[in-house]
Amino acid sequence: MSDAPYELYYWPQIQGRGELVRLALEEVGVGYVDVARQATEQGGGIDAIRRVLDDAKRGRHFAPPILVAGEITVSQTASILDFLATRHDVLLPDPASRHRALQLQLTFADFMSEVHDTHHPIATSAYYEEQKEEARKRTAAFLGTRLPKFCNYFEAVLRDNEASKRQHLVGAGFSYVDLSAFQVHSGLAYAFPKAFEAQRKSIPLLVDLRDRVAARPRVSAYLGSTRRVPFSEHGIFRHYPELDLTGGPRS
Ligand SMILES: N[C@@H](CCC(=O)N[C@@H](CS)C(=O)NCC(=O)O)C(=O)O
Repeated sequence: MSDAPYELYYWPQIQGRGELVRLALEEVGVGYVDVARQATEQGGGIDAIRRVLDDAKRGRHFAPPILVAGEITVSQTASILDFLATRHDVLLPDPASRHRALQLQLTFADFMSEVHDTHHPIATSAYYEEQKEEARKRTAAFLGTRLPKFCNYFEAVLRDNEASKRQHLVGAGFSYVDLSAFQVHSGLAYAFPKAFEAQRKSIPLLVDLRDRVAARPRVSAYLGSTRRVPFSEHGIFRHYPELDLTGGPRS
């Protein structure tokens, strides 16, 4: 048994949405168990996720990531981050920014869902190979209009945030939303290197934010550790060369 204050339940082999929670826990520097990455004999594996999803006493949760903090169980990524931010000032030093942070975080959730749908436009339960033609069309539309719309939106949020000297998305300083900006823009560069390169020149503040977040001591140590699951063609950000730049970017 671990005496770490948090247990994270998330798919063990992918970054996915759980990565936004892992990054937050790593930045706080608090102890946590990434339960499904533990051996089955130690109560880990994906059966652990099923147990917590099916546990009526925990309130029933629809999908991972799920965070357990003693008696409290929270799901929905944005809700987990909001919960952690109420407990750890480093994730959101200014409580007055709470709703702004949540609003931006939910916009990142929308963005990530659209990235997911580029390779799974028809059915999450079917393989990419079974929906390649639809994926090609969906990705063309995503790269042509939605990627620039989301990226230019977050760039404008940064540009407008004079309180942080255009360095952070929320309030005067660092917050968990910056961690999500790092993850999403790293993922986009992995999945769509050509499209991201074409987009890059119109989002200099976001690219700078991504690089500054990666250099934060705890984030940097995490990224260099085996706790960081690599990007792959099983997660949300997948690199299929045939999809990259199918539509051509419009800024
Ligand atoms: N809105 C939820 C989405 C959760 C979600 O879609 N989780 C994925 C993994 S990233 C999953 O396992 N979904 C299973 C399902 O929807 O049946 C969140 O942001 O946490």
